[in-house]
Amino acid sequence: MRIVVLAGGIGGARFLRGLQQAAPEADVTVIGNTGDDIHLFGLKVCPDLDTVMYTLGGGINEDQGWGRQDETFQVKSELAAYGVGPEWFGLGDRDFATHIVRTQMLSAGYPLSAVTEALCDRWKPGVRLLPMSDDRVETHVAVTVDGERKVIHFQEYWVRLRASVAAEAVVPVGADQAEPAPGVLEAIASADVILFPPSNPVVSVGTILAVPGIREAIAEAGVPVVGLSPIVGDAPVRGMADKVLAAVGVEATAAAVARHYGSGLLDGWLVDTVDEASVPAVDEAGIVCKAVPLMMTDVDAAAEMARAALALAEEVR
Ligand code: GDP
Ligand code: FO1
Ligand code: CA
Repeated sequence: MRIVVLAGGIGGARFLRGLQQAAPEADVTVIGNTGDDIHLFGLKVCPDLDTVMYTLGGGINEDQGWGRQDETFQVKSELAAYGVGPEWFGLGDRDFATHIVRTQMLSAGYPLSAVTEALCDRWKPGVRLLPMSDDRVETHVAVTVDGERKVIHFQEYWVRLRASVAAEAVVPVGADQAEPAPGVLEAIASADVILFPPSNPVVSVGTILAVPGIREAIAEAGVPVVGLSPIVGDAPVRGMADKVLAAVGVEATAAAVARHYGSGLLDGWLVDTVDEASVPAVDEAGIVCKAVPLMMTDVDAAAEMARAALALAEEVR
């Protein structure tokens, strides 16, 4: 079975680990979000691609959900000693090697998709990891801080400000000129099932769908598209999805996210059992909705969720 998954970072990666356990025979292609990418110290950092690669490759810092395990920060502290910032983004020594190799290959003319394939040769994540695009896309957020309205990089909004102020607008800069990376449209066209994991609906799945051609390809694929809600009990399980949902005028509920993706895209939607009451609201939108346990407390729980998603896909096929 060929499965295509649109993934951000932590939520997407943990779901994928469950999917691999639930469907070990499946051929999984991940279309990864690159809107979180940031250029620091002359290096290109790809947080969501790296989180998927490290998590499935066994190198992730499990508690954090990002960065490497057994990490040290000598380079970071030396940079700070030189007064070279920013200090708020925690880049570890082991992680630096990934960004050096990536930047070196990009400078040599390799596209991001080829670079990602090369990095995955080491990590062997067990999925085909495609960036959504080889073109530069970086999500920025409009905020008002100390009375001053400004636009900052998503990473600064999340990592430095901890999303402590309202996100007035979320802009995936470059998305409208970006092309799907090689293999992305082909993977969607030949998929048997397409899954939206419990990833951030705006800055992860939303950014991937903002690349012209991807949303249309999914809508026309003619195969079941099933999503899992990242919102449980009217709040994100972690992170700032409520803030960025507010920026696009969507309330932080499981039903609202399903409607946001739209019945033109979603055939099935899984909500957590605490959101059972919202199931009729989603069904009204022409999306078949089911309530199942949706907390990825461990790999087995994520695998159960993956099995439920695949079962729902067959139900709506
Ligand atoms: P990020 O790029 O690191 O933010 O990761 P993603 O965008 O892939 O996923 C972030 C989303 O995953 C957040 O909105 C969380 O609410 C959601 N999430 C994280 N853990 C869980 C979980 O156990 N269950 C569900 N349903 N959602 C989760
Ligand atoms: N997230 C943080 O909350 N604090 C950090 O210092 C941090 C550093 C970092 C370094 C490399 C990397 O690949 C990811 C990193 N993240 C950090 C996570 C990153 O902000 C992700 O984009 C978020 O998880 C939201 O997608
Ligand atoms: Ca992310």
